[in-house]
Amino acid sequence: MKDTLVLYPALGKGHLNSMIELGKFILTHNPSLSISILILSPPNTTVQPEQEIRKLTTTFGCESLPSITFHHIPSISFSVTVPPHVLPLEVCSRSNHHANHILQSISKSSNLKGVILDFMNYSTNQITSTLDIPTYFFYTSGAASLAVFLQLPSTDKMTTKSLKEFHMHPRIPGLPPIPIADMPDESKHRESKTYKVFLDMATIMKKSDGIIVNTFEAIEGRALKALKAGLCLPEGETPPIFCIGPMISPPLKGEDERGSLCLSWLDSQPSQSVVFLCFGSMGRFSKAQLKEIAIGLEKSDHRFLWVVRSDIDSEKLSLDELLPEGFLERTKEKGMVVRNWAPQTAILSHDSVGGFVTHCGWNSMLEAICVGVPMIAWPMYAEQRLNRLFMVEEMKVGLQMNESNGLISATELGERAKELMESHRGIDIRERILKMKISAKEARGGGGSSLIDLKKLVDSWSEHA
Ligand code: UPG
Repeated sequence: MKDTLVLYPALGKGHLNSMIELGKFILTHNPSLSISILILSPPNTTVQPEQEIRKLTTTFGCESLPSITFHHIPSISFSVTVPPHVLPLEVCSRSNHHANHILQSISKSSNLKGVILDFMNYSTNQITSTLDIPTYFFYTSGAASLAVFLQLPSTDKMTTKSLKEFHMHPRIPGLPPIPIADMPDESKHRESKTYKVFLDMATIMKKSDGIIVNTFEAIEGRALKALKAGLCLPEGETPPIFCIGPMISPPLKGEDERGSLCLSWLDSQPSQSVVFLCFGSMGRFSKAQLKEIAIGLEKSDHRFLWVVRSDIDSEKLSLDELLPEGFLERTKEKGMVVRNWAPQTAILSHDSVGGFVTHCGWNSMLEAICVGVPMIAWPMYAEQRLNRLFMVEEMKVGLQMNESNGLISATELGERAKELMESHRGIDIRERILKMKISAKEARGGGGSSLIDLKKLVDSWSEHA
Protein backbone atom coordinates (compact mmCIF):
# COMPACT_ATOMS: atom_id res chain seq x y z
CA MET A 1 0.00 0.00 0.00
CA LYS A 2 1.19 3.47 -0.87
CA ASP A 3 2.23 5.93 1.85
CA THR A 4 -0.37 8.70 1.90
CA LEU A 5 -0.65 12.09 3.51
CA VAL A 6 -3.94 13.94 3.86
CA LEU A 7 -4.05 17.74 3.71
CA TYR A 8 -7.14 19.55 4.91
CA PRO A 9 -7.17 23.28 4.03
CA ALA A 10 -9.70 25.63 5.62
CA LEU A 11 -12.28 27.48 3.59
CA GLY A 12 -10.90 30.59 1.86
CA LYS A 13 -8.38 31.37 -0.83
CA GLY A 14 -5.71 32.53 1.63
CA HIS A 15 -5.82 29.07 3.22
CA LEU A 16 -6.41 26.85 0.19
CA ASN A 17 -3.63 28.22 -2.03
CA SER A 18 -0.81 27.86 0.47
CA MET A 19 -1.94 24.36 1.52
CA ILE A 20 -1.95 23.17 -2.10
CA GLU A 21 1.52 24.64 -2.54
CA LEU A 22 2.56 22.81 0.63
CA GLY A 23 1.34 19.55 -0.93
CA LYS A 24 3.27 20.23 -4.14
CA PHE A 25 6.44 21.08 -2.21
CA ILE A 26 6.23 17.91 -0.08
CA LEU A 27 5.60 15.77 -3.15
CA THR A 28 8.44 17.30 -5.17
CA HIS A 29 10.88 16.17 -2.50
CA ASN A 30 9.08 12.89 -1.64
CA PRO A 31 7.82 11.59 -5.00
CA SER A 32 6.88 8.14 -3.69
CA LEU A 33 4.12 9.66 -1.50
CA SER A 34 0.47 10.08 -2.39
CA ILE A 35 -1.23 13.28 -1.29
CA SER A 36 -4.99 13.60 -0.79
CA ILE A 37 -6.40 17.10 -0.38
CA LEU A 38 -9.90 17.53 1.08
CA ILE A 39 -11.73 20.48 -0.41
CA LEU A 40 -14.44 22.34 1.49
CA SER A 41 -17.04 24.18 -0.56
CA PRO A 42 -18.43 27.61 0.35
CA PRO A 43 -21.82 27.28 2.09
CA ASN A 44 -25.10 27.40 0.17
CA THR A 45 -23.47 26.69 -3.18
CA THR A 46 -24.02 23.99 -5.74
CA VAL A 47 -20.70 22.93 -7.17
CA GLN A 48 -20.26 19.95 -9.46
CA PRO A 49 -17.48 17.93 -7.78
CA GLU A 50 -15.85 16.77 -11.04
CA GLN A 51 -15.88 20.25 -12.47
CA GLU A 52 -14.39 21.74 -9.29
CA ILE A 53 -11.65 19.13 -9.15
CA ARG A 54 -10.80 19.68 -12.81
CA LYS A 55 -10.60 23.42 -12.20
CA LEU A 56 -8.31 23.04 -9.18
CA THR A 57 -6.09 20.59 -11.04
CA THR A 58 -5.52 23.01 -13.93
CA THR A 59 -5.40 26.22 -11.88
CA PHE A 60 -2.68 24.86 -9.62
CA GLY A 61 -0.80 23.04 -12.38
CA CYS A 62 -1.40 19.60 -10.82
CA GLU A 63 -1.97 17.79 -14.18
CA SER A 64 1.65 16.64 -14.07
CA LEU A 65 1.28 15.48 -10.44
CA PRO A 66 -1.08 12.48 -10.54
CA SER A 67 -0.10 11.62 -6.96
CA ILE A 68 -2.15 14.60 -5.77
CA THR A 69 -5.86 13.86 -5.59
CA PHE A 70 -8.63 16.19 -4.54
CA HIS A 71 -11.67 15.03 -2.53
CA HIS A 72 -14.72 17.22 -2.71
CA ILE A 73 -16.74 17.85 0.48
CA PRO A 74 -20.33 18.92 -0.26
CA SER A 75 -21.50 22.43 0.52
CA ILE A 76 -23.31 23.01 3.82
CA SER A 77 -26.60 24.92 3.89
CA PHE A 78 -26.89 27.67 6.44
CA SER A 79 -30.29 29.16 7.13
CA VAL A 80 -28.82 32.07 9.11
CA THR A 81 -25.98 34.43 8.21
CA VAL A 82 -22.75 33.34 9.90
CA PRO A 83 -20.19 36.12 10.63
CA PRO A 84 -17.22 35.86 8.23
CA HIS A 85 -14.61 35.32 10.98
CA VAL A 86 -16.34 32.18 12.28
CA LEU A 87 -17.60 30.87 8.94
CA PRO A 88 -14.55 28.64 8.19
CA LEU A 89 -14.78 27.11 11.69
CA GLU A 90 -18.51 26.40 11.31
CA VAL A 91 -18.16 24.95 7.83
CA CYS A 92 -15.42 22.63 9.04
CA SER A 93 -17.19 21.42 12.17
CA ARG A 94 -20.38 20.76 10.22
CA SER A 95 -18.41 18.82 7.59
CA ASN A 96 -16.62 16.56 10.06
CA HIS A 97 -18.77 13.54 9.29
CA HIS A 98 -17.65 13.78 5.64
CA ALA A 99 -14.02 14.15 6.69
CA ASN A 100 -14.41 11.11 8.93
CA HIS A 101 -15.80 9.03 6.09
CA ILE A 102 -13.05 10.08 3.64
CA LEU A 103 -10.27 9.48 6.20
CA GLN A 104 -11.57 6.00 7.03
CA SER A 105 -11.78 5.12 3.38
CA ILE A 106 -8.24 6.43 2.67
CA SER A 107 -6.81 4.51 5.62
CA LYS A 108 -8.33 1.26 4.30
CA SER A 109 -6.81 1.63 0.85
CA SER A 110 -3.39 3.12 1.73
CA ASN A 111 -0.81 3.52 4.43
CA LEU A 112 -2.01 6.79 5.97
CA LYS A 113 1.08 8.46 7.47
CA GLY A 114 -0.56 11.58 8.82
CA VAL A 115 -3.03 14.39 8.43
CA ILE A 116 -2.15 18.06 8.13
CA LEU A 117 -5.03 20.23 9.31
CA ASP A 118 -5.28 23.93 8.65
CA PHE A 119 -5.42 25.44 12.16
CA MET A 120 -8.93 26.74 11.42
CA ASN A 121 -9.99 23.10 10.88
CA TYR A 122 -8.90 22.21 14.39
CA SER A 123 -12.25 20.55 15.20
CA THR A 124 -11.27 17.65 12.89
CA ASN A 125 -8.64 16.78 15.47
CA GLN A 126 -11.37 14.89 17.36
CA ILE A 127 -11.67 12.54 14.41
CA THR A 128 -7.97 12.10 13.71
CA SER A 129 -7.31 11.31 17.35
CA THR A 130 -10.16 8.77 17.48
CA LEU A 131 -8.76 7.17 14.34
CA ASP A 132 -5.28 7.40 15.87
CA ILE A 133 -3.75 9.20 12.89
CA PRO A 134 -0.66 11.40 13.52
CA THR A 135 -1.93 14.97 13.31
CA TYR A 136 -0.03 18.07 12.31
CA PHE A 137 -1.33 21.60 12.00
CA PHE A 138 -0.62 24.09 9.24
CA TYR A 139 -0.43 27.65 10.51
CA THR A 140 -1.01 29.92 7.53
CA SER A 141 0.51 33.01 9.11
CA GLY A 142 3.98 33.70 10.51
CA ALA A 143 6.05 32.26 13.37
CA ALA A 144 5.87 35.42 15.50
CA SER A 145 2.08 35.53 15.43
CA LEU A 146 2.04 31.78 16.12
CA ALA A 147 4.11 32.41 19.25
CA VAL A 148 1.55 35.00 20.39
CA PHE A 149 -1.35 32.70 19.58
CA LEU A 150 0.10 29.66 21.38
CA GLN A 151 0.70 31.88 24.44
CA LEU A 152 -3.03 32.45 24.90
CA PRO A 153 -3.66 29.54 27.30
CA SER A 154 -0.75 30.69 29.51
CA THR A 155 -1.88 34.33 29.58
CA ASP A 156 -5.39 33.09 30.29
CA LYS A 157 -4.11 31.25 33.39
CA MET A 158 -2.06 34.23 34.54
CA THR A 159 -4.98 36.61 34.96
CA THR A 160 -8.73 36.73 35.29
CA LYS A 161 -8.87 39.98 33.32
CA SER A 162 -9.38 40.35 29.59
CA LEU A 163 -6.38 41.41 27.51
CA LYS A 164 -8.25 44.59 26.55
CA GLU A 165 -7.70 45.82 30.13
CA PHE A 166 -3.91 45.90 29.65
CA HIS A 167 -1.77 48.25 27.64
CA MET A 168 1.01 45.84 26.65
CA HIS A 169 1.13 42.06 26.15
CA PRO A 170 3.48 40.21 28.54
CA ARG A 171 6.89 40.03 26.83
CA ILE A 172 7.51 37.03 24.59
CA PRO A 173 11.16 36.11 23.92
CA GLY A 174 12.22 36.76 20.31
CA LEU A 175 9.36 39.21 19.67
CA PRO A 176 9.19 42.99 19.90
CA PRO A 177 6.99 44.54 22.64
CA ILE A 178 3.36 44.09 21.59
CA PRO A 179 0.75 46.77 22.34
CA ILE A 180 -2.61 45.17 23.17
CA ALA A 181 -4.10 47.41 20.49
CA ASP A 182 -2.23 45.26 17.95
CA MET A 183 -3.69 41.98 19.19
CA PRO A 184 -6.48 40.32 17.17
CA ASP A 185 -9.83 41.58 18.47
CA GLU A 186 -11.02 38.01 19.06
CA SER A 187 -8.26 37.46 21.64
CA LYS A 188 -9.02 40.54 23.73
CA HIS A 189 -12.43 39.74 25.17
CA ARG A 190 -12.36 36.89 27.62
CA GLU A 191 -16.12 36.53 27.74
CA SER A 192 -16.53 36.17 23.95
CA LYS A 193 -17.27 32.85 22.29
CA THR A 194 -14.45 33.30 19.79
CA TYR A 195 -11.95 33.81 22.62
CA LYS A 196 -12.85 30.36 23.97
CA VAL A 197 -12.52 28.89 20.49
CA PHE A 198 -9.03 30.43 20.19
CA LEU A 199 -8.11 29.02 23.57
CA ASP A 200 -9.21 25.51 22.56
CA MET A 201 -7.45 25.80 19.25
CA ALA A 202 -4.15 26.83 20.83
CA THR A 203 -4.40 24.10 23.48
CA ILE A 204 -5.03 21.40 20.87
CA MET A 205 -2.27 22.66 18.57
CA LYS A 206 0.28 22.60 21.38
CA LYS A 207 -0.45 18.89 21.93
CA SER A 208 -0.23 17.95 18.24
CA ASP A 209 2.54 16.05 16.46
CA GLY A 210 3.83 19.31 15.06
CA ILE A 211 3.01 22.68 13.56
CA ILE A 212 4.02 23.58 10.03
CA VAL A 213 4.49 27.31 9.54
CA ASN A 214 4.46 29.17 6.23
CA THR A 215 7.60 31.17 6.93
CA PHE A 216 11.38 30.97 6.66
CA GLU A 217 14.40 31.89 8.73
CA ALA A 218 15.55 35.00 6.87
CA ILE A 219 12.38 36.94 7.64
CA GLU A 220 11.59 35.75 11.17
CA GLY A 221 14.94 34.49 12.44
CA ARG A 222 14.69 35.92 15.97
CA ALA A 223 11.13 34.71 16.62
CA LEU A 224 11.81 31.33 15.10
CA LYS A 225 14.91 30.72 17.15
CA ALA A 226 13.07 31.51 20.39
CA LEU A 227 9.99 29.50 19.41
CA LYS A 228 11.92 26.42 18.32
CA ALA A 229 14.08 26.58 21.44
CA GLY A 230 10.90 26.38 23.53
CA LEU A 231 11.46 29.85 25.04
CA CYS A 232 8.10 31.35 24.03
CA LEU A 233 5.94 28.88 25.97
CA PRO A 234 6.10 27.28 29.41
CA GLU A 235 8.61 24.43 29.60
CA GLY A 236 7.63 21.30 27.71
CA GLU A 237 4.66 22.92 25.98
CA THR A 238 6.22 23.68 22.60
CA PRO A 239 5.35 21.12 19.93
CA PRO A 240 7.78 20.41 17.08
CA ILE A 241 7.80 23.43 14.73
CA PHE A 242 8.57 23.05 11.02
CA CYS A 243 9.07 26.19 8.96
CA ILE A 244 8.93 25.26 5.34
CA GLY A 245 7.83 28.44 3.61
CA PRO A 246 7.46 30.51 1.65
CA MET A 247 4.52 28.67 0.11
CA ILE A 248 2.83 31.00 -2.30
CA SER A 249 1.01 30.31 -5.53
CA PRO A 250 2.74 31.38 -8.70
CA PRO A 251 0.51 33.48 -11.00
CA LEU A 252 -2.37 31.06 -11.46
CA LYS A 253 -3.65 29.76 -14.77
CA GLY A 254 -7.04 30.84 -16.05
CA GLU A 255 -7.06 34.39 -14.63
CA ASP A 256 -9.89 36.38 -16.16
CA GLU A 257 -9.92 39.09 -18.79
CA ARG A 258 -9.72 41.83 -16.14
CA GLY A 259 -6.39 40.29 -15.11
CA SER A 260 -4.92 40.60 -18.56
CA LEU A 261 -6.17 44.21 -18.79
CA CYS A 262 -4.24 45.05 -15.60
CA LEU A 263 -1.12 43.39 -16.92
CA SER A 264 -1.24 45.07 -20.31
CA TRP A 265 -1.80 48.44 -18.59
CA LEU A 266 1.26 47.74 -16.42
CA ASP A 267 3.25 46.90 -19.58
CA SER A 268 2.87 50.50 -20.67
CA GLN A 269 4.08 52.03 -17.35
CA PRO A 270 7.70 52.86 -16.46
CA SER A 271 9.70 50.47 -14.30
CA GLN A 272 8.85 50.54 -10.55
CA SER A 273 6.54 53.53 -10.98
CA VAL A 274 3.20 52.07 -9.87
CA VAL A 275 1.79 51.78 -6.35
CA PHE A 276 -0.47 48.73 -6.12
CA LEU A 277 -3.32 48.79 -3.55
CA CYS A 278 -5.05 45.53 -2.71
CA PHE A 279 -6.63 44.32 0.53
CA GLY A 280 -6.97 40.55 0.45
CA SER A 281 -10.03 38.41 -0.01
CA MET A 282 -12.26 40.28 2.45
CA GLY A 283 -10.93 43.82 2.91
CA ARG A 284 -13.76 46.30 2.27
CA PHE A 285 -14.08 50.06 2.76
CA SER A 286 -16.80 52.57 3.49
CA LYS A 287 -17.61 55.19 0.87
CA ALA A 288 -15.94 57.83 3.08
CA GLN A 289 -12.68 55.85 3.21
CA LEU A 290 -12.75 55.17 -0.53
CA LYS A 291 -13.07 58.92 -1.09
CA GLU A 292 -9.97 59.61 1.03
CA ILE A 293 -7.99 57.00 -0.89
CA ALA A 294 -9.12 58.47 -4.21
CA ILE A 295 -8.16 62.03 -3.24
CA GLY A 296 -4.80 60.80 -1.90
CA LEU A 297 -4.04 58.95 -5.12
CA GLU A 298 -5.15 61.82 -7.35
CA LYS A 299 -2.93 64.32 -5.51
CA SER A 300 0.05 61.97 -5.36
CA ASP A 301 2.76 62.09 -8.01
CA HIS A 302 2.64 58.35 -8.41
CA ARG A 303 0.87 56.03 -10.75
CA PHE A 304 -1.46 53.50 -9.16
CA LEU A 305 -3.35 50.26 -9.67
CA TRP A 306 -6.17 50.04 -7.13
CA VAL A 307 -8.43 47.07 -6.40
CA VAL A 308 -11.59 48.62 -4.98
CA ARG A 309 -13.95 46.69 -2.73
CA SER A 310 -16.71 48.54 -0.93
CA ASP A 311 -18.64 47.63 2.19
CA ILE A 312 -21.86 45.67 1.87
CA ASP A 313 -24.03 48.82 1.92
CA SER A 314 -22.33 50.25 -1.15
CA GLU A 315 -21.80 46.99 -3.01
CA LYS A 316 -24.44 47.72 -5.63
CA LEU A 317 -23.04 51.15 -6.56
CA SER A 318 -20.94 51.47 -9.72
CA LEU A 319 -17.31 52.65 -9.48
CA ASP A 320 -18.42 56.05 -10.77
CA GLU A 321 -20.96 56.32 -7.97
CA LEU A 322 -18.58 55.08 -5.30
CA LEU A 323 -15.61 57.33 -6.08
CA PRO A 324 -15.47 61.15 -6.18
CA GLU A 325 -17.16 62.63 -9.23
CA GLY A 326 -14.90 62.67 -12.29
CA PHE A 327 -12.08 60.79 -10.47
CA LEU A 328 -11.84 57.95 -12.99
CA GLU A 329 -11.73 60.33 -15.95
CA ARG A 330 -9.21 62.72 -14.39
CA THR A 331 -6.81 59.95 -13.36
CA LYS A 332 -7.09 57.69 -16.41
CA GLU A 333 -3.59 58.62 -17.62
CA LYS A 334 -1.87 57.64 -14.41
CA GLY A 335 -4.08 55.11 -12.73
CA MET A 336 -6.12 51.97 -13.17
CA VAL A 337 -9.02 50.97 -10.93
CA VAL A 338 -10.51 47.47 -10.87
CA ARG A 339 -13.44 46.20 -8.90
CA ASN A 340 -13.12 43.45 -6.26
CA TRP A 341 -10.35 41.23 -7.59
CA ALA A 342 -7.13 41.33 -9.59
CA PRO A 343 -4.41 38.71 -10.14
CA GLN A 344 -2.20 39.86 -7.28
CA THR A 345 0.80 37.58 -7.70
CA ALA A 346 1.09 38.38 -11.41
CA ILE A 347 0.76 42.11 -10.69
CA LEU A 348 3.32 42.10 -7.88
CA SER A 349 5.82 40.32 -10.11
CA HIS A 350 5.44 42.94 -12.85
CA ASP A 351 8.47 45.22 -13.20
CA SER A 352 6.30 48.38 -13.25
CA VAL A 353 5.13 47.85 -9.66
CA GLY A 354 7.26 49.74 -7.16
CA GLY A 355 5.19 49.65 -3.96
CA PHE A 356 2.32 47.73 -2.40
CA VAL A 357 -0.32 49.05 0.00
CA THR A 358 -1.49 45.90 1.77
CA HIS A 359 -3.88 44.81 4.51
CA CYS A 360 -1.02 42.67 5.90
CA GLY A 361 -2.60 39.30 5.18
CA TRP A 362 0.30 36.90 5.59
CA ASN A 363 0.07 35.52 2.04
CA SER A 364 0.16 39.04 0.62
CA MET A 365 3.23 39.87 2.69
CA LEU A 366 5.01 36.71 1.55
CA GLU A 367 4.07 37.37 -2.06
CA ALA A 368 5.55 40.88 -1.87
CA ILE A 369 8.72 39.62 -0.15
CA CYS A 370 9.21 36.89 -2.77
CA VAL A 371 9.30 39.47 -5.56
CA GLY A 372 11.03 42.23 -3.57
CA VAL A 373 8.23 44.83 -3.57
CA PRO A 374 8.31 47.13 -0.50
CA MET A 375 5.08 47.64 1.41
CA ILE A 376 2.88 50.16 3.18
CA ALA A 377 0.95 48.46 5.96
CA TRP A 378 -2.77 49.07 6.34
CA PRO A 379 -4.01 46.25 8.59
CA MET A 380 -7.73 45.64 8.99
CA TYR A 381 -8.70 42.58 11.04
CA ALA A 382 -7.56 39.15 12.35
CA GLU A 383 -3.79 39.03 13.12
CA GLN A 384 -2.99 41.75 10.56
CA ARG A 385 -1.97 44.43 13.08
CA LEU A 386 0.55 41.97 14.52
CA ASN A 387 1.83 41.29 11.02
CA ARG A 388 2.27 45.04 10.52
CA LEU A 389 4.26 45.26 13.74
CA PHE A 390 6.58 42.46 12.62
CA MET A 391 6.83 43.85 9.09
CA VAL A 392 7.71 47.37 10.21
CA GLU A 393 9.68 46.72 13.44
CA GLU A 394 11.40 43.40 12.82
CA MET A 395 11.68 42.74 9.10
CA LYS A 396 11.84 46.47 8.31
CA VAL A 397 10.38 45.97 4.85
CA GLY A 398 7.43 48.34 5.09
CA LEU A 399 6.08 51.61 6.38
CA GLN A 400 3.22 52.06 8.77
CA MET A 401 0.11 53.96 7.74
CA ASN A 402 -1.29 56.07 10.60
CA GLU A 403 -5.00 56.20 11.24
CA SER A 404 -6.89 59.09 12.77
CA ASN A 405 -10.55 59.02 13.78
CA GLY A 406 -10.96 55.60 12.23
CA LEU A 407 -9.83 56.76 8.77
CA ILE A 408 -6.62 56.87 6.79
CA SER A 409 -6.62 60.39 5.39
CA ALA A 410 -5.80 61.33 1.81
CA THR A 411 -2.76 63.27 3.12
CA GLU A 412 -1.45 60.28 5.09
CA LEU A 413 -1.77 58.00 2.08
CA GLY A 414 -0.02 60.52 -0.18
CA GLU A 415 2.81 61.10 2.30
CA ARG A 416 3.46 57.42 2.91
CA ALA A 417 3.46 56.67 -0.83
CA LYS A 418 5.95 59.49 -1.37
CA GLU A 419 8.13 58.26 1.49
CA LEU A 420 8.17 54.71 0.16
CA MET A 421 8.80 55.65 -3.46
CA GLU A 422 11.20 58.59 -3.03
CA SER A 423 12.91 58.84 0.40
CA HIS A 424 16.18 57.38 1.68
CA ARG A 425 14.14 55.29 4.07
CA GLY A 426 12.19 53.96 1.09
CA ILE A 427 15.45 53.08 -0.67
CA ASP A 428 16.71 51.23 2.44
CA ILE A 429 13.48 49.27 2.64
CA ARG A 430 13.70 48.37 -1.04
CA GLU A 431 17.28 47.14 -0.65
CA ARG A 432 16.33 45.07 2.40
CA ILE A 433 13.37 43.41 0.74
CA LEU A 434 15.40 42.63 -2.38
CA LYS A 435 17.83 40.72 -0.16
CA MET A 436 14.88 38.85 1.37
CA LYS A 437 13.67 37.95 -2.10
CA ILE A 438 16.97 36.12 -2.64
CA SER A 439 16.76 34.47 0.80
CA ALA A 440 13.23 33.28 0.04
CA LYS A 441 14.51 31.38 -2.97
CA GLU A 442 17.49 30.00 -1.06
CA ALA A 443 15.29 28.79 1.83
CA ARG A 444 13.56 26.24 -0.39
CA GLY A 445 16.66 25.31 -2.40
CA GLY A 446 19.35 22.69 -1.61
CA GLY A 447 20.63 23.14 1.96
CA GLY A 448 18.03 25.86 2.63
CA SER A 449 16.33 26.18 6.02
CA SER A 450 12.90 25.19 4.70
CA LEU A 451 14.20 22.09 2.95
CA ILE A 452 15.97 21.07 6.17
CA ASP A 453 12.71 21.46 8.12
CA LEU A 454 10.80 19.52 5.46
CA LYS A 455 13.17 16.60 5.93
CA LYS A 456 12.64 16.77 9.71
CA LEU A 457 8.88 16.73 9.13
CA VAL A 458 9.06 13.66 6.87
CA ASP A 459 11.37 11.90 9.36
CA SER A 460 8.89 12.67 12.15
CA TRP A 461 5.98 10.86 10.54
CA SER A 462 8.24 7.98 9.56
CA GLU A 463 8.92 7.55 13.30
CA HIS A 464 5.21 6.82 13.81
CA ALA A 465 5.34 3.82 11.44
N1 UPG B 1 -5.70 37.95 -3.93
C1 UPG B 1 -5.73 38.14 -5.28
N2 UPG B 1 -6.43 39.20 -5.77
C2 UPG B 1 -7.12 40.07 -4.99
C3 UPG B 1 -7.09 39.88 -3.60
C4 UPG B 1 -6.37 38.81 -3.09
O1 UPG B 1 -5.13 37.37 -6.04
O2 UPG B 1 -7.71 41.01 -5.54
C5 UPG B 1 -4.96 36.80 -3.37
C6 UPG B 1 -3.59 37.22 -2.86
O3 UPG B 1 -2.64 37.15 -3.89
C7 UPG B 1 -3.36 36.21 -1.74
C8 UPG B 1 -4.75 35.90 -1.23
O4 UPG B 1 -5.66 36.27 -2.25
O5 UPG B 1 -2.80 35.03 -2.26
C9 UPG B 1 -5.08 36.70 0.01
O6 UPG B 1 -4.40 36.16 1.11
P1 UPG B 1 -3.94 37.03 2.36
O7 UPG B 1 -3.09 38.14 1.94
O8 UPG B 1 -3.33 36.10 3.37
O9 UPG B 1 -5.26 37.70 2.89
P2 UPG B 1 -6.67 37.12 3.41
O10 UPG B 1 -7.39 36.53 2.32
O11 UPG B 1 -7.28 38.27 4.09
O12 UPG B 1 -6.20 36.00 4.45
C10 UPG B 1 -6.64 35.51 5.70
C11 UPG B 1 -6.64 36.52 6.87
C12 UPG B 1 -5.23 37.07 7.09
C13 UPG B 1 -4.25 35.92 7.32
C14 UPG B 1 -4.34 34.94 6.16
C15 UPG B 1 -3.47 33.72 6.37
O13 UPG B 1 -7.52 37.58 6.59
O14 UPG B 1 -5.20 37.93 8.21
O15 UPG B 1 -2.92 36.42 7.43
O16 UPG B 1 -5.68 34.49 6.00
O17 UPG B 1 -3.83 33.04 7.53
